[in-house]
Amino acid sequence: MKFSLASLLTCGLAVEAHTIFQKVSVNGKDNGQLTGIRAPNNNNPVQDVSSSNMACGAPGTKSGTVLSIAPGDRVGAFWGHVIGGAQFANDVDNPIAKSHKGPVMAYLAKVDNAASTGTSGLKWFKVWEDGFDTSSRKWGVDNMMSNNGWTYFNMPQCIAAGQYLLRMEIIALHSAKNAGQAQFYQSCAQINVSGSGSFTSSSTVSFPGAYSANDPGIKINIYGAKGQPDMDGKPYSVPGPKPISC
Ligand SMILES: [Cu+2]
Repeated sequence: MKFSLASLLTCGLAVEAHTIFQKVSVNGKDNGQLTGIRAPNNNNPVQDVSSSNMACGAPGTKSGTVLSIAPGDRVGAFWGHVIGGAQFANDVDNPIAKSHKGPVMAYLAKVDNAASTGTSGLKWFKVWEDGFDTSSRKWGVDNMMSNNGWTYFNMPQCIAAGQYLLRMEIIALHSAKNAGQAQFYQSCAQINVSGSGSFTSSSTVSFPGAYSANDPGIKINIYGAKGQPDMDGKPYSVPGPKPISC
């Protein structure tokens, strides 16, 4: 939910410092706000893993644009506290509240027409993930924050040409020790992959369906003995399938 600073101060409401994936860059070229993106209209997370909104977030913005990406291109996904980035000057919760530790992931689903396709019944495979590094004790979200809201991955070389939805996801785990309290943030980008790749995934997952509320990477206490969100340096198992390799 979006709150103004004034309402936060006067009502003393809990800070809802969420995030939205809202634009894509390709090889450093920023395609612009909400271009080719289906993003929710507000920054509220999905918390019910059985919700249809697990695919691309709550229905919100629409775009007629399909973004062109070639195999091997460096794809950037930009996250902000609200659409546009900061909610107000010196917004310390942009791109996301510092408490919101967790993994960042990218999935693809092949579609006939990325601009017009529905989001139910799609067959997703994971192309990238940034989970938790046990030596630096940094989360994917930490890397996104140090890149000023950007996460980057390379489109795998083997991806077959054609249209896809690109599903970018952050899971915020600050309250995830109780089932149903992990926060899922996702939007989808509409993309067309060029080239001559031939990869088709033999194992795909559905959203909803890929995750369960009790998955070890979803119902989890990330805090170590000193109260830091660092897993005490133990490994974190990222939900969903392993990223494809090609
Ligand atoms: Cu939040």
